[in-house]
Order: sequence, then structure tokens, then C-alpha cells
Amino acid sequence: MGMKSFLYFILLIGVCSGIPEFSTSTNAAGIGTFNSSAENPYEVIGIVSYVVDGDTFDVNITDNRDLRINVEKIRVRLADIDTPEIRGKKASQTGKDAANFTREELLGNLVYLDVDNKTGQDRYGRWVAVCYLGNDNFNLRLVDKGFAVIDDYRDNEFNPESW
Ligand SMILES: [Ca+2]
Ligand SMILES: [Ca+2]
Ligand SMILES: [Ca+2]
Repeated sequence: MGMKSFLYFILLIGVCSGIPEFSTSTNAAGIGTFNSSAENPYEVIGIVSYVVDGDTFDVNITDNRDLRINVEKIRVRLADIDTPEIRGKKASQTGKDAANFTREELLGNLVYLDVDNKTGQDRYGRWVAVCYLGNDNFNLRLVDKGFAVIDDYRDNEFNPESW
């Protein structure tokens, strides 16, 4: 399936399932023409294909205006927040709950990513970003739900105080 037919396929799913984010955000005029601005800061649009844990997941890119990214799939690390570990010695129930929440909310869904313009990737090669579901800041949602804490890194473009 080509990229274009894939997009129409996704659009069809969105319309059929009646999810507002799909029907409002993937209108034909929006795809491929979106610009980064104060109201529309996204560099990447894509479908979440795999959730690693509460703050880390993979995105299959459907639209990209970030010239630094030249692959079809990226791993994303949500900016300026931290969810507890789910593996190893520091594993906790909250970490698992956070991972389940992110999986339920994001897996298979279209997300808008404001990718960090300053540093971009962290030391693990993950793209640091704020993730939007429709107009909803998902980084902030994780904090509001008690699944994550703010951890404001100064090497990125984001300031959680403005969320
Ligand atoms: Ca973490
Ligand atoms: Ca950005
Ligand atoms: Ca920051």
C-alpha cells in the first residue's frame, strides 16, 4: 500500500469510528500542508505503532516537515516528563499503570508531534517531543493523571510551565 492510500485508509478508519481527532485533524486539506506555528507547532504526524513504556513509543510517520528526520518510523521520548520504570530493580506498579494508560490512549492512534528544535534526539536516539492528541497535550495529561512527573530539561525548546 502506498503512502497516499495508507493515509486514505487511516482517514476512513477515523471517519468510521467517529473519533473526533481523526475526522477533524486528517481532513484532505490538512495533510501535507500543515505548517509549524504557535497554534500549529507540529513537525511530524503519525500513527503510534508500539508503546515501550509510559513516556516512550514508536511512531510510523505519515507526514513530516522536520528535515532532520529521514526515516519512516521514529522512537519518541516525551519531553520534560518522566514516568516510573517498568523493568529492572526500580520497576513499579505506577510505571506499569502509566505504560498501560499510554498504550490505551495512543496505540493505533494518530498523533501530532512537536519535535524538539534545539537538541532533537536524546542520547538513546529517541526524538524528544510533545505529543498532541487533537488539541490535547498528552505530556501534560500524563502528569495530570498522576502517571508522570515534570522533569524540565533545559536543552530542549519546551517549558512545562507554559503547558
Ligand atoms: Ca521513565
Ligand atoms: Ca518543534
Ligand atoms: Ca525543557
